[in-house]
Amino acid sequence: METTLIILKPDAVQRGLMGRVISRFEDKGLQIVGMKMMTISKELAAKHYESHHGKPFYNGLVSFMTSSPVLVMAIRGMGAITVSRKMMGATFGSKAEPGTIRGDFGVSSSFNLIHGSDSPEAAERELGLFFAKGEVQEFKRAGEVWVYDMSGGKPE
Ligand code: IDP
Ligand code: MG
Repeated sequence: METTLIILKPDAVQRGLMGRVISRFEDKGLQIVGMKMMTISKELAAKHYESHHGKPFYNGLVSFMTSSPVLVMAIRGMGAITVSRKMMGATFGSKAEPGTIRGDFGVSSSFNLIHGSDSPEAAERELGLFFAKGEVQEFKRAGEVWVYDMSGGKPE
């Protein structure tokens, strides 16, 4: 099982899209194990986006991400990182396929609604930036046995 960091960016919160985006992750069968609203500080945004430092869009990205509250989620499931990235769609709303979150809800390149970790290493690092120890929950879902085929002893 993987856990990934998802951020519903300021545009998603301001546009009232949180519920619909959360529902997509729940509908998919992924488990939400952490969730909180926060306003990201400049320091935290700089750490989170350190790999983009120096790029032409970096300053705008940090201003955007710190401009208004976001919803931060920890989402767990088999292949949760890749599954979530597929659900998000391509980076630019104008290029993202219909059926994806970015493809269905936006057209902008920078205001693209959602962040998702892109690798297990990034997920671990980013979860550590946004959630303190103990804030990510460990719990068995009652319906888990109908989300995954457990007949072989492990989730399929
Ligand atoms: P990702 O969010 O799909 O992983 P990254 O390339 O990691 O995309 O870029 C991080 C964020 O920076 C994007 O989600 C988007 O908000 C912003 N961004 C990336 N490239 C551009 C650009 O060329 N113009 C404006 N904003 C950009
Ligand atoms: Mg990225």
